[in-house]
Amino acid sequence: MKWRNWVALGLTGAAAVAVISFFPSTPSSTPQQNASYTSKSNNSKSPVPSPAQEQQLKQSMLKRDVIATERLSRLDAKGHLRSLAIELGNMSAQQQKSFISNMQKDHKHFQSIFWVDIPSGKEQQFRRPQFKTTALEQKQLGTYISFARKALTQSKSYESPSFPEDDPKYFVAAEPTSNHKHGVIAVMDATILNRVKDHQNKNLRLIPYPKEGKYKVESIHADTLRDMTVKTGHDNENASHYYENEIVVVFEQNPSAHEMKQIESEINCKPPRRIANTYIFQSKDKSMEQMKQYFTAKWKPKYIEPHYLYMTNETDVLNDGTVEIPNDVLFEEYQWNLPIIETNRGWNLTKGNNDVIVAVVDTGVDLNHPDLQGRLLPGYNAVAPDDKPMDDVGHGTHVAGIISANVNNHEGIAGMMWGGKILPVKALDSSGSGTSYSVAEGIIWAADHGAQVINLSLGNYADANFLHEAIKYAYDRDIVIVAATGNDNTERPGYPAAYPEVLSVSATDTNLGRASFSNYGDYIDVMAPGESIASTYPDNQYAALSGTSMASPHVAALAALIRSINPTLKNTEVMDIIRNNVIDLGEKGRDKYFGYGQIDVYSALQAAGGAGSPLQFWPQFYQRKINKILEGR
Ligand SMILES: [Ca+2]
Ligand SMILES: [Ca+2]
Repeated sequence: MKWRNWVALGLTGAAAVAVISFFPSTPSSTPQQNASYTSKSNNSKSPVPSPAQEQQLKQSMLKRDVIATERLSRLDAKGHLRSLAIELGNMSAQQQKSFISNMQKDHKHFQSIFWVDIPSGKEQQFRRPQFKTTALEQKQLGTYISFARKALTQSKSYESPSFPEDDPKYFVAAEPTSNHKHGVIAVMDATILNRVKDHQNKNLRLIPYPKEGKYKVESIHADTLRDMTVKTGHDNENASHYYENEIVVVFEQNPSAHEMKQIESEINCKPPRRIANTYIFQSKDKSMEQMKQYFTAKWKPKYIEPHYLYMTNETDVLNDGTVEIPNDVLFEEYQWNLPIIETNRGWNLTKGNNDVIVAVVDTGVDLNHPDLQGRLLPGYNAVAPDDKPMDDVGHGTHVAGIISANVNNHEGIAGMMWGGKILPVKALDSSGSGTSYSVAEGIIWAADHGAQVINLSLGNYADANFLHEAIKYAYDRDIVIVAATGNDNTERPGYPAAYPEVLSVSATDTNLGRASFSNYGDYIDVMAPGESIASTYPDNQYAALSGTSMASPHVAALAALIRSINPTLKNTEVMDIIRNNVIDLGEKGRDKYFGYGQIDVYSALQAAGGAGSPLQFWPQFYQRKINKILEGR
């Protein structure tokens, strides 16, 4: 049956249409009273925080996402400015003008660019016509630009803080050319920080806890929430001391054992953690600033910065020479989520195949993002069928990047698949929500248009028959359906994740613990990373977001990798391979906090036929091969 007929049937059959929203992590109001909480935990890695603790954890997580996003943006800007400085050096004034004007068209966050001739102090400014500032902003801008000029005369890079302080809109960055004759200063747009903050809060405009069977929708006043968040974002009491006493250092020459002892005694720390050439020092009594001054003055490090994100020991596997380390700018520093699930090792078995299509039924995808170029199919907009499935929220773009951002292109992040296509389906509107009608329509459209895997980073707590029928429709067409469980730290099942046809995904943190917001329960299948995940964001940007929404696409990508390495497997077999090839966490075996465990890309791909066809699938495998040959006659 074609999906339009099917949808019409479904609509008349549905008593009401439930509102479904995406699942970013939010500093939310606590889940409703009848969600069950328990302070008892059967494992130290699976504590269930109290509602108050959960609130606090979510607030600090939101802050961490904003900080990580700021770092991502700055690292990305730095890379662009460095290559820009080289390119502009080889151009005439006229060529520079048209080059920058083109660049500013699709990189709108480069508000103004100065090309500086250092010896003469002459400058050429290229300003976006839309770039307008208030008098106060202009004044701050003037100050930071003068600092940037000064840094260039000393052949140094420069980065200002984001400003205005209470509502960050800009920062100034500068990079000299290697011959020290020229330099580039840029006024960068920093509104992505507030955008990420709003994004993570948007979920709160809906309370997705309709009373059973009634699909009642309530709403919360958005402004109240925004106030609360802004306050949190600037509330230092919530800042983590863990970060304040740590610093990340890369030395020009690694200290000898004797020198390391000297450092440990001078900053009062234990032997530092080390990942490749990067050391992480944690002092018992020195602040990050004090340590920064100490290292800068005494050891002249190559690189030094606060420890913004956890890095796990798992990163060590990247240094043994047997796995692929992509050159994407943000990979090594921010994508802890890929090595921890053995993605890089898995790439030795398959990097994905362009014949495999993953539908992202979500808020749409930024169709022009440079790190998604060549990976997107035309897709469909179920909210406005005449429009393209362009993302007006950011959520779907982030999800798509985790699965399939271009790998090894010196740009942004690495997706989990080097090959493979994304089918963008917009089923949630600009508020980040949609009806079960639009979501079901999106799922059916995807099923009818070649999707072999569907990712659903969305849901609510109402069991809508209509949505379930759409899920069954896709499932019966041999599609692997993957869904996020939700971020309310509740045992109450969310849908579509809790339908038996769906592989449900909860989130872990960097230490293989359950993310504090992550839903749990007997219906959980597997875990994947979901805290501060770096990925693509609209307008050629990158953001770090937390949520089970970010965990789910890791599993969708794994399903697609499995279908790349062994296209003959049925959806049920793919799901079983994913469930049975995990890192068991928490209580031994399947448990309600971690499901079967955290996905393991390498062992799942091995089981799927990465090292020859797996024994358990031999009979089916050969039968299907024979069938294919017969069909071809
Ligand atoms: Ca990339
Ligand atoms: Ca377990």
